[in-house]
Amino acid sequence: MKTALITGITGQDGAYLAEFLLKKGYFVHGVKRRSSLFNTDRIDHLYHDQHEEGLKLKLHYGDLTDSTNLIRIIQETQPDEIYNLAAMSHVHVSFETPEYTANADGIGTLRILEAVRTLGLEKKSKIYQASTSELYGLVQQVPQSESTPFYPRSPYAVAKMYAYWITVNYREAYDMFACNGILFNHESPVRGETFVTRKITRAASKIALGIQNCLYLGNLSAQRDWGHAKDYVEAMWLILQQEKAEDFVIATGITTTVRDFVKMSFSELGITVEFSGQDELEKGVIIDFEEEKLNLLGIDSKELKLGQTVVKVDPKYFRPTEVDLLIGDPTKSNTKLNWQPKYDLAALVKEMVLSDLHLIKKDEYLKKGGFNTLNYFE
Ligand code: NDP
Ligand code: GDR
Repeated sequence: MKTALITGITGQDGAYLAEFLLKKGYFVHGVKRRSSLFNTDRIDHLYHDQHEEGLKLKLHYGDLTDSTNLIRIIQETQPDEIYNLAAMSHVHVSFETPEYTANADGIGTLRILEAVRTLGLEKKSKIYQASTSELYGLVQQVPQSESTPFYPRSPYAVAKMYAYWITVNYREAYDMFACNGILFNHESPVRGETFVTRKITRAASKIALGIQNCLYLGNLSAQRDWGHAKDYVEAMWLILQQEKAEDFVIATGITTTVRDFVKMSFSELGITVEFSGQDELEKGVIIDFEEEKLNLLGIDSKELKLGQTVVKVDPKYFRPTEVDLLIGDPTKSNTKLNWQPKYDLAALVKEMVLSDLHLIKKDEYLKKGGFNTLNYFE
């Protein structure tokens, strides 16, 4: 039985990857951070009771900023494959916490590589590093491929650039099987709520149900190559199954604006939104809705008004330096890994919107039934 160690197992990708590897018969170890509230929501379905017989998932407390802890976990678990997914992954937040981001996302990767080397596991443990399309930053050429130069535009991307190169360096210097997956944006129903896609699908559902009036966003013209996390974790695994350690771009090759993602999300609910105005004064307004579709989804159209402004721009969401356009060139992964995404953007949006609609309706149902969150502080 192969053994994998996943850092960042409690995150979006960690959860999908853990499920994927367990299905492949791996024993999966995960690193989770200690937090004052439970942070294992995304993997609870894989991990009911640690005393369960035959359980092939084990969690270890740890942090990418603590090298002794990482050495101990790697020594204990002796992994065949290490997936380094842990990171402070929010680009905008990295402008607020640049030093911590450099420590966790940049030096954290070095700590993993050094732990493997110190323990003499260079020939046993293959390493996957979660690199990112944010490395391309300021647009120099599109589509972006493995040979496109980097120009990072945030403390997050600069930290990830260090992680990228230290991974390449350890591969070349110590002949380690260490690879970068340069993944373009990938989303899912369990995407963190402050990333733009999930923020939009949650807000569209709340607006349709009459719980929220308006969604405030930043740069509506940013263009992203969005895929589904479920497809992308398969690519991570494929990268480590190759004969030779190499770096790969993982992307769909199609780009879409934030504005169009908003329109697609509302449209999934039967609501047509049109944008007008420029820059900070741009807004999205309901110009039509389909009673029948809304009814089928259990939404009361009385909550909606034609001409209602449902999207406004709030400059607080603008970034000091922005990445305007990302389109990946997945030719290498399509041919060498034989990897193809199963989801297109329409299927991704549909899954996310329907999931959020369901979650929000469930919350409302509980509230109406009197099951509000208990207020311990009254
Ligand atoms: P998430 O933000 O959902 O998950 C990040 C994970 O890292 C969480 O488990 C988090 O723990 C953990 N973590 C954060 N800081 C530390 C730390 N100091 N020590 C240990 N664990 C830590 O990110 P995703 O799942 O979306 O992304 C996974 C990786 O892939 C990240 O490295 C990200 O930068 C990168 N990436 C993501 C892309 C995407 O579109 N999703 C695209 C390209 C790269 P906790 O749950 O406690 O917060
Ligand atoms: P990104 O994802 O920065 O690409 O990083 P995010 O969803 O945060 O932003 C995408 C684009 O949308 C614009 N935007 C907004 N973004 C957020 N979060 N909130 C808003 O209100 C908003 N309005 C507009 C942003 O300016 C940006 O252009 C993600 C993360 O998962 C990284 O960890 C990963 O490396 C990259 O994707 C690839």
